[in-house]
Amino acid sequence: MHKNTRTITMSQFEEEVYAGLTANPKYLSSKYFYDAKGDKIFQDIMTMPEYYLTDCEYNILEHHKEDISALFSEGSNSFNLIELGAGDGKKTKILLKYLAEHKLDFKYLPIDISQNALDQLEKSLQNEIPSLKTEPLQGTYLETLETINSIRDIKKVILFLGSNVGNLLHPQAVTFLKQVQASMKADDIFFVGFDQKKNPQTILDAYNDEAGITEAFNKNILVRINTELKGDFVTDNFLHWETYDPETGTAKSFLVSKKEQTVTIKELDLTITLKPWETIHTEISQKYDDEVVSWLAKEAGLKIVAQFSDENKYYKNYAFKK
Ligand code: AVI
Repeated sequence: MHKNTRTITMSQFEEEVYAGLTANPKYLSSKYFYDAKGDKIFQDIMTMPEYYLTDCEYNILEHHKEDISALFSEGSNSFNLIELGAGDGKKTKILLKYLAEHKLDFKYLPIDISQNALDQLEKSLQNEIPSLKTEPLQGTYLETLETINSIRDIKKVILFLGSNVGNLLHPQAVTFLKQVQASMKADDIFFVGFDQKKNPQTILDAYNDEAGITEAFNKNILVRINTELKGDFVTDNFLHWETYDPETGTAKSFLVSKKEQTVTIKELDLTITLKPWETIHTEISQKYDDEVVSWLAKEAGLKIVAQFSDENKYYKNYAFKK
């Protein structure tokens, strides 16, 4: 049961929360996990032993930084290094330090939905790599693609690390990759991290840690609704539930209602009732193999020009050109 008598314009967050909580089945977008608290929880996730993705990519960048830097500077020593979803930039700093030490002429443009993450990143870069030219941009990937589009005079290297692409369904990923492709010139490079299919248990463990950090991350979306939209979700009334389908490579996160409950979100003038065991789907984390990445690239008009992997082949970074 719900009602909406609001006539004033809703923000995108409000609109999406309203649409998701009045749909059947219910859903919320994982892009709203990331406020100051969510950013902090995600940083904790990245240091968890179960969350192998960060270590794998860190090791790939560390071991292959020479080859990767050569690839980035091929044909032109000056370029713009644009990072989509830069976060805390921990992994990127490996490349940034290497590129700066080797006196390559580049500017770093980190893009993130979270202004808080960008502020922290900028501060830490000033301390760690004072010579680095940085120009942070706040916004969603799609919003900032327009800005990227306007950078046409100088070579672009676009980074999309952390298997962030995995938070998009395949059709959304194709649309997104196509949009990036459209903004690229022949020499530009798109460098993307794709978490690979592996033992399903390893994947489930990465998204269902014993300490409950991922649970807190998943529930942060309810906390955000409570604080920003005057909701009254009781987070203990929900289970964090993770599934992984080894056939499709899709990991999914849910919040499952432990009992019949009513939730009111004052700012949306909305009251919903959840049945016992009713789900709110919150996130997908897609896992890939070479075949799927090749298919995505083909669909988006991109070609794979290089790939780098860790020794277990848990994770891969692919470089694309158009
Ligand atoms: C940011 N993104 C790639 C993470 C992932 O693995 O899907 C977010 C995350 N969700 C739960 N743990 C980490």
